[in-house]
Parts: sequence; C-alpha cells; structure tokens
Amino acid sequence: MKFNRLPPELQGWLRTMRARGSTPAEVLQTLLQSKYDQRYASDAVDAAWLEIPAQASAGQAVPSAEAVAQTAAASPLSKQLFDLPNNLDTFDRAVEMLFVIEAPRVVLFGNLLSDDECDALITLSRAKVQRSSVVNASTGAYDIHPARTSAGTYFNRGENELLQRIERRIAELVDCPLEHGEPIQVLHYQPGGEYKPHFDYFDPVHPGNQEVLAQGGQRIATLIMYLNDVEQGGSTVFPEIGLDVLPRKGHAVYFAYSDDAGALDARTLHGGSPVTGGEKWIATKWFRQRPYGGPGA
Ligand code: PD2
Ligand code: ZN
Repeated sequence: MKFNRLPPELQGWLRTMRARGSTPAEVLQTLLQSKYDQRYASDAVDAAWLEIPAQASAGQAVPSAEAVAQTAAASPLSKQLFDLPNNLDTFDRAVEMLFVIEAPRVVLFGNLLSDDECDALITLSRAKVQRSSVVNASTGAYDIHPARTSAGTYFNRGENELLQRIERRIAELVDCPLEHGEPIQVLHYQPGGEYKPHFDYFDPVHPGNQEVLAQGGQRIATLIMYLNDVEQGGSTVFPEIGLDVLPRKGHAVYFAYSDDAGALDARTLHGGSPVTGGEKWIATKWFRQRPYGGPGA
C-alpha cells in the first residue's frame, strides 16, 4: 500500500502520530479500536513508517501535526470539565450541567432550550420533515435505510432570529466557533421509530465519505437537544459505556469523539432507542474541525 493513496485525513493523522513519537504498535491499536479492518490498518501503519521520514513536518495538503493537536486541544469543552461551574452562563441563558463523563467526554445539559424555543422548532419543522437518510460510505449518496426510521429537516445556519440565538448560545456553551457548526437538523420519531447505534464521525477509509469530509474536515462532537418529553422509550444510548440518556424537553446531551491525543474514540458509538410511547422530537448540531462550508452553511 502506498502512503499517498490513503485518504488525506488518515494520512494527516498518521503523520501526526508519527511526529509525536507514537510507536507503530500504539497507532495500530488505536486504528483497531476505531474499528478499522485489521489488514488495512496494518498496511497503512507499515506505509506510514516506511515512507514518512521520522522528522517530517506535515505538508500543506494535510492538516499539520500542530493543527491536529490544536484541534484536539480546542475541541469543544475539552478541558477542565470538572472545574466548570454547575451553571454555565451564556449571553442570554444559564445552562445547567447535570452530569459529565470524562472519557469519552459526555455532558448532559439542562435548561439549554426554553419550552417556547422547543415548541417553535417543532412548529417550524412539522410541515417540512421528510424520511431521514444516511450517507452511503461507498458511494457518498444519501440513502434511505431501515437503521434510521425518523423523519427530518434542517435549518440553514442563522436562518432566523431563533436559530441565531440558539446557535450563538451553543457556540458559547461548548466553546466552539459558530462557523464550525453544521446547520441544526430536526428529527421526528413516531412510535417504533429508532436510530440504530452508529458513529457520527465519517470513517475516512471509505471513499464515499471524502465529499462530506471536504466540507470542514472531520466531525468532532455532537449535541442532541430534546424538544419534547417522550412518554416511553426514545433514549439516546451509548452501548459501549452503558449509558442511557432519557429525553427531557430542553435538555441536551453533548459528546466529543476524540480523546486528548486527537484519536477517534469508538466508545462514542450511540443510537436512538425505539420510541415505545408517544413521539420524539430532537434537534442535532454537529461540530467540525474547521469552518463548515457544506449545504445550509
Ligand atoms: O435521536 C437520538 O437520540 C439520536 C441518537 C443517535 C440521534 C442521533 N444519533 C443523531 O442525530 O446523530
Ligand atoms: Zn448519531
């Protein structure tokens, strides 16, 4: 395998790990934990160690070691989670921190949205939701898939005063520039609706993900905001860490996918469990490494 045939994001990451003095065995282990195929991961590590000079500085075409390190360091809410006040003051609202998990980094916020804001997001979305799709990692197409039985829509970033206010609040809260945020997506689950466990980041190994990765780099974190109280079911589950977040109107769960070394953490596998009573509405905001320039930006 030739190193320069690997996806650019993976090349950048391997350069970074090499430049930081990681051993091939450590890097291989991280790739395997992130669910890379054994043979592919092993060949990629071999190529990196054979072809990158030990002291190489990263080139222009890929994120530099410093950039990736900064990404991890600047990754939203990355540090001192336990030193933060229990209520975080944003420009217009005090948001509660209800629990934090350090690794993977998961935070439950209370009172992030008011009842009126939740209701307004639902009202604006109700007329335009359509069956949700998933990115086909092989082709890059958006496909309907039985693993995701919700209906959804999205709002352009800053589309109206409500979106501007909420996006500004979120940016302050998680300490991530507004421009790095994807447009807010609203999802509606009917009884029986679910979203099977998945990763929100894009696996750079798959060619179909190159287009979405070009629109601001890798996703680094997710914020799921609950817009209504669900009668039964509909929790957000993290099977690898045994966590089940119950939907509560105005609450939001935040999680970041990379550890402090910038490596993607497979423990952020998560899903939306089936709604067994009532309906469920959520709004999701994903954050990118760099300013997002895709649809809705
Ligand atoms: O609806 C959820 O709880 C859920 C679970 C997993 C939403 C998403 N992922 C998502 O929007 O990515
Ligand atoms: Zn998800």
